[in-house]
Amino acid sequence: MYQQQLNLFGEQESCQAKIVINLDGEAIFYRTFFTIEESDQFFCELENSINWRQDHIKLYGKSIDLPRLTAWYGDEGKSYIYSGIEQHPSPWTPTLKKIKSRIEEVANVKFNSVLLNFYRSGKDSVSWHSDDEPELGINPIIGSVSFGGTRRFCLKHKNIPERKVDIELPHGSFLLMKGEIQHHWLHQIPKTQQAVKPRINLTFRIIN
Ligand SMILES: O=C(O)CCC(=O)C(=O)O
Ligand SMILES: [Mn+2]
Repeated sequence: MYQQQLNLFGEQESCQAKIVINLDGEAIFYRTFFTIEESDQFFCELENSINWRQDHIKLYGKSIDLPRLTAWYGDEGKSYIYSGIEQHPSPWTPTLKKIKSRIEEVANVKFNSVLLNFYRSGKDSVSWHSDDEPELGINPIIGSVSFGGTRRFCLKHKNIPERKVDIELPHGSFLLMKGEIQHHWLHQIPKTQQAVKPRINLTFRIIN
């Protein structure tokens, strides 16, 4: 099925699909999924209209700020526990609906929620984890869209340390993760010392 998608997009400059993982799970990367103009507009709309929150985690009894801002949107009733925090979704905005329907065309699924992350600078990050919460089902399908500064997305296999994949996720890119990837791989966005523009990432999900 993905081979078919590759053949479809293989000749096109834009929207080129590349399989970055096809062992113990699948990751398909569309480097230029949205045009620069659309991506600029989406970044601006999301930066200004999303209800960004500073969440905290408890570590050794202390409350620590998450190193990024987050927001949770989706169908009513699809609440979700993330980093030990129960997230109640806000209703879809027109911008989120537009982005969602574009990625649904290629993912061939309907997403019912999205977790948004705002990385204000290179100091913001997300540490190693898998998107394997039980409410995402056995083999979660995650549609990850990025706008703003390019950041490095690192994947590493849980049992085979030398199996690692790093992908630079630029403005307007789309990464689709599916199959068993969340069972066998971890991912992170590391901090960076380099000057990077703010970045917004949206991970569309299906909550059962
Ligand atoms: O910012 C990203 O590209 C990844 C975010 C992520 O892994 C998550 O929110 O679960
Ligand atoms: Mn994740």
